[in-house]
Amino acid sequence: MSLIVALDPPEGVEGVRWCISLIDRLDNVPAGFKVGLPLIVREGVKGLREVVSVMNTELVIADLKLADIGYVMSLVTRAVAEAGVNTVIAHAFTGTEGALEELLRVCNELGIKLVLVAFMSHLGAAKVMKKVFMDLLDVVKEINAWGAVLPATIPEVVREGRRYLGTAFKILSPGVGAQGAEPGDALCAGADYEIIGRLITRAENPLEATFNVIRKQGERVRACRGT
Ligand code: NUP
Repeated sequence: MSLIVALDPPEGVEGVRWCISLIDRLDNVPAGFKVGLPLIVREGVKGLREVVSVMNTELVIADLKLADIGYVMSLVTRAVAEAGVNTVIAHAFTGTEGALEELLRVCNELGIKLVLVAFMSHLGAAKVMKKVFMDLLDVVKEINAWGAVLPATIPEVVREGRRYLGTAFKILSPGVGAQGAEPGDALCAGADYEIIGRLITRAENPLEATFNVIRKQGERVRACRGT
């Protein structure tokens, strides 16, 4: 299973209820759920805990995109760990000493997987991130993160990332659906998971949309691998 569903409650809904209703409807079919600031800022760690308590997936990801000194990233990570998440996303660009090294120590202590953003999925990301991409992949390697976020919207970047990182790191790729990539694009380029939000969460029938995505991922992967 290569699908992670991003739960970003839209404006005007009650965030906890919205997330729980989707988790119920999706019946733990995806490999994981990802929640981030749209839920946590509105509902706090208490709301996060409520949402996490109904998940029964392998991956329970807090997408905090941490980018601070190690001390502060560690404080935030300890707070969300207490709500039951098992994976945290931080930015790679803060570097190792005084930042990610310390965060990794805390993640290891708490049994949390650390995923680092090495390239983002939106259009404007390339301008800056292209210049430092290899350096950010070096940070992923140096820290020995569990995985890296690379964009489904730019499959060459995923391919290059996979080549450089080898198979010891997971690649998680957002950008499918609302941001333009097709299900399976990133998997074909070497990603382990596609992170998908609105294509599923805003569908009239989210479970049906999930099965459609899984079917398309399978078709695309079989076609690109020639199996
Ligand atoms: O580069 C990134 N792009 C991105 O969209 C890194 C991310 N973590 N994301 C997240 O993936 C974003 O925060 C959102 O939760 C999800 C994509 O959602 P959607 O565009 O599929 O609705």
